[in-house]
Amino acid sequence: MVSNSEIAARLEAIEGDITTLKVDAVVNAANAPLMRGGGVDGAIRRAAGFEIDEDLQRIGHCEPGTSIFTFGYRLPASYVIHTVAPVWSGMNGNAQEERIFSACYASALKLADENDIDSIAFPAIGTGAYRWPPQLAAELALAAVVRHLRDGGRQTRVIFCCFAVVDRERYADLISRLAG
Ligand code: AR6
Repeated sequence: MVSNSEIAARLEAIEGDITTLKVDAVVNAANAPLMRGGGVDGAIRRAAGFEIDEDLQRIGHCEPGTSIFTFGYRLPASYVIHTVAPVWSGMNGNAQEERIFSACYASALKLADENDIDSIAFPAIGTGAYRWPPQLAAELALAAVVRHLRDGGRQTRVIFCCFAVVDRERYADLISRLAG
């Protein structure tokens, strides 16, 4: 049984641009038709180069809560795992949409395990154009990552890469509470 403090030691919250991180994989917050978007998706595609657009056009679709895999091309990260959050309904306590949101993290980490990815960085999926409240999103994200690592997930380093310092503090606080 992996203890909470062992899990917390594998987690990290940083403020920064996910496209600069030298990790095995970065996660992208995409849309279901895998069309080029703004936000983190636009930043990742710009930095990776045209090959990633071609790959995503060929793949063509990603259901909310599921994930797909491409190379990172010109990114410092070797791979990109693309996942799609549901658009937030605007109502708290919607178990079905929270389940799909959590599945973004679970499915990305499952793909990471299958591809021997030890270090992975997540942006705050769903909290931009898809309007998820940042605190709820962070709590669901952390819970899903902890479940994965507790169930034997191989990652030694999971980074929550935040664009704003307040989001970094939110994750840092959740991680320190987990460590106890
Ligand atoms: N590094 C880290 N975080 C970033 C970066 C970056 N370079 N750029 C933005 N963020 P969003 P969503 C943060 O809108 O809500 C896209 O157009 C940003 O501040 O990118 O899942 C897709 O194509 C926010 O906290 O993703 C979809 O159509 C977080 O990343 C749709 O938007 C997520 O914001 C997906 O919306």
